[in-house]
Amino acid sequence: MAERSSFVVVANRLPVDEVTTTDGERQWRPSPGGLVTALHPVLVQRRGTWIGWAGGDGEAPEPFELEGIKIHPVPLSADELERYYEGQSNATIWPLYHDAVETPVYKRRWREAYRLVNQRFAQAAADVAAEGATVWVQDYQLQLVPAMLRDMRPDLRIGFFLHIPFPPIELFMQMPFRAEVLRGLLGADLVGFQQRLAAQNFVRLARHLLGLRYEGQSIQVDGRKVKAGAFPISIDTRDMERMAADPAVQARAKQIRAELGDPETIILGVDRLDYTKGIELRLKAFRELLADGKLTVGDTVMVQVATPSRERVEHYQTLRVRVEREVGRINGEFGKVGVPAVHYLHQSYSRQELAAMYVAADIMMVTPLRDGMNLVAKEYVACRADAGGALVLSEFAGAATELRQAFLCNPHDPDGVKEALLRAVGAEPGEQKRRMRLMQRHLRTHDVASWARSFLTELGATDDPPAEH
Ligand code: ADQ
Repeated sequence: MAERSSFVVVANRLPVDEVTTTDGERQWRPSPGGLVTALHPVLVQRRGTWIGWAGGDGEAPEPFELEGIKIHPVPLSADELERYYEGQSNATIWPLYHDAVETPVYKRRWREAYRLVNQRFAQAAADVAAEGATVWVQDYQLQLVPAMLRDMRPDLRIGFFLHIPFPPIELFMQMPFRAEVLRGLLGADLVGFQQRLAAQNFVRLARHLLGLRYEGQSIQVDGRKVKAGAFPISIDTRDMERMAADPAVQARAKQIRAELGDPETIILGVDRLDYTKGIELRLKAFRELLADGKLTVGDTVMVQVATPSRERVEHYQTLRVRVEREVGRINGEFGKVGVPAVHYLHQSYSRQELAAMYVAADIMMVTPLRDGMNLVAKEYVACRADAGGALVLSEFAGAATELRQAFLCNPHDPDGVKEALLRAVGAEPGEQKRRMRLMQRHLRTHDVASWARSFLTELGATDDPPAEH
């Protein structure tokens, strides 16, 4: 039998991308991301395996190794991608868990595909995990995996982390296969959330829906204890700081300012084009401030980066139309020849280019209607070594619990958003610096490595045996 791992990560996506080299050869390249950065040392030390989808439909590539991590691809057919990923994950669970800010769509055939795909991921984990191994399952696409895996392999230690919010009971109860999802999660030994409130929602739901007893954050399930807890995710703070300090990034930031016409104030938004991110309300607040004469085009410019996302899901197609219409309206009403009010960029960027934008921006607007954490807010803060700039942050982003010195606002209240933006624009440099420094200090001690460490320690996974050879 092939060598098995004492540490296994199961996530919808693998941390790799397939690229074509200049001589036409197909090659795997690590895709940068906080999760893989945080888990890399543990994965390498324990000869760990990462199970996930490699992109594309049809047959999966053979397992391989990249930079010390064993990569175990799981196949998804075109039909499964549509039903399990675009349907059940992104048109049912995603909106439901985000306060149903868009109406969740429920379809039987999506649910069936979700079950089938979760079973496939669970089977892959059961195959590669060594006796007594630790398996860490990630996110809302794989909520049934913990129970399925426990059924097959009761010897494993299983952790689950949800990157998005966990809704209050009243909302969760809408879901047609609600008990199955809850039982799926309860297959884990530890269920981690971004926020304390989410963990509370979870334990209360266990009592409400399944009549289970709990004490504190610990639920009794079939004679086992399942712990719930808050583990706010973060960024690789030092790496972000280093990147922003790079002379090439600093020079690029200056160039961006110049290209925007050296305005007094650059307002920046960086989001996946997602209806939870509050892009429309941000644009509307900006439009109203221009109309009120509180801000003027030329002195102020807004840059909105909206990364293409889930483009085959209908909610996302209609959002794109609405956002682009609003951008057109603002530029039509307030722009001048050669001086648009809003620069709208529906594109992906390298991490260096994003860092240069953060360094260039005077105001960063992060205004989600609901967000598990929001790493953009943390990245912006980490990039401002000069302690300049100001962060306008929604109270409904998980990050607001930690970044208390941001200019906080309620995204459901347009006047509140406008007011927070104006306060940020008008803040004295000394005041901005004080706020920025406090947030930076927090991020240095609460980075993504400390997030992973605290989860694995709580799971009791730090004293596992080394890899089987
Ligand atoms: P997301 O909803 O994707 O994550 P977020 O936390 O902001 O949201 O992370 C987005 C990441 O994508 C950031 O690292 C950002 O730099 C990058 N990015 C954004 N636009 C980009 C662009 N145009 N080009 C390149 N990169 C871009 C989910 C949850 C969040 C939670 C994270 C992590 O919804 O609440 O914080 O998982 O748990």
